[in-house]
Amino acid sequence: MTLLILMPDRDNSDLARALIRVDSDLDIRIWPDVGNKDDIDYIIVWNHPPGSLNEYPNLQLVASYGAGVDHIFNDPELPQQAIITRLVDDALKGQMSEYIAGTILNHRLRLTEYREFQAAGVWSPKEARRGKRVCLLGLGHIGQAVAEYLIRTGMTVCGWSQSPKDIDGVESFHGDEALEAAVCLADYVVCLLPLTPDTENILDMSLFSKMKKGACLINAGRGGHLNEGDLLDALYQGKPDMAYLDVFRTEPLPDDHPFWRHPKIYLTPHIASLTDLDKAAAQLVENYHNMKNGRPLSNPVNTQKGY
Ligand code: NDP
Ligand code: OXD
Repeated sequence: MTLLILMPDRDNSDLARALIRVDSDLDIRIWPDVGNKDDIDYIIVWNHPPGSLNEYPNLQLVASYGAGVDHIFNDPELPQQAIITRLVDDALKGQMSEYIAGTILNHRLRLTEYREFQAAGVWSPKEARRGKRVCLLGLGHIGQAVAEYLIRTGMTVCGWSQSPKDIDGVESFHGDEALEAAVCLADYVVCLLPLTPDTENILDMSLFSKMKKGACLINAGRGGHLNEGDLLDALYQGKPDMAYLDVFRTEPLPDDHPFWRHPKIYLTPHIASLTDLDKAAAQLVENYHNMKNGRPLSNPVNTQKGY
């Protein structure tokens, strides 16, 4: 049994070493040095070339090297026989919780504004913003962890998901009809959804028009959730008042993109929650053994739902 790391455009030697630290008997190949393709039954992927997974006749398991799987479902020619899994871990949840809480606190306390005042030599004390209601679009593994964290920091949290939820302290909405009710009172609308055909462009003018004047948008889901032209128009109209973006349709964000220098957009380079090498390696090897021993796999993806 052989495991292939198929993640173009990055140095995968650290991951290979981390996998070996967990199980020194592993036979690991790093794409494009694949050797005999018949040997490969397990592939770890991030942005693989579409169609390429069909080159491995004995492939059983495709593992996303992250929480999201949109990069896998982008491929219209996925092998039918392979099971898809993804990462779910406390490190991803913890980092995202800190990123969202930090972004909200930064906005509430006007910290970036003061940095700009400092640069201009301006002394200008202002009251902190008062809004404390956060709407989380997506109440999955990450969304629920973020909800718990925000509640502990004194925020009022509501959330929106596909199926009904019963989470302590979280007012829960579900289904398309409830989206307006979920976002309309929020001071912060935070996207933590997976990118699927149903959620693509969900952050559009229709949603912005339902937001409260002065509310903030935070997108840490995927760039494909956001209609970029609508955001530029909506910011001009003041709903949302500010946008904090971690993910983009094209990454890295092209040099000439209007988001770079927009006064109401703050961006980070897809770092809200980074895959932790050792935690990921432990999970990936565990699933390798699950597969080998015919045990159920951890964190399988529902291919019908696409997440
Ligand atoms: P989960 O699959 O655990 O949760 C997804 C949530 O979205 C669920 O609550 C689900 O509803 C909800 N959802 C999906 N489709 C719809 C829909 N059509 N309408 C309403 N709700 C919907 O995913 P995770 O929490 O693990 O991760 C979420 C996403 O976060 C990832 O897919 C990735 O895109 C992003 N991410 C970004 C990172 C970054 O650094 N910026 C890092 C890690 C992840 P239900 O519960 O009813 O199924
Ligand atoms: C992920 C990500 O999906 O890094 O894990 O975005």
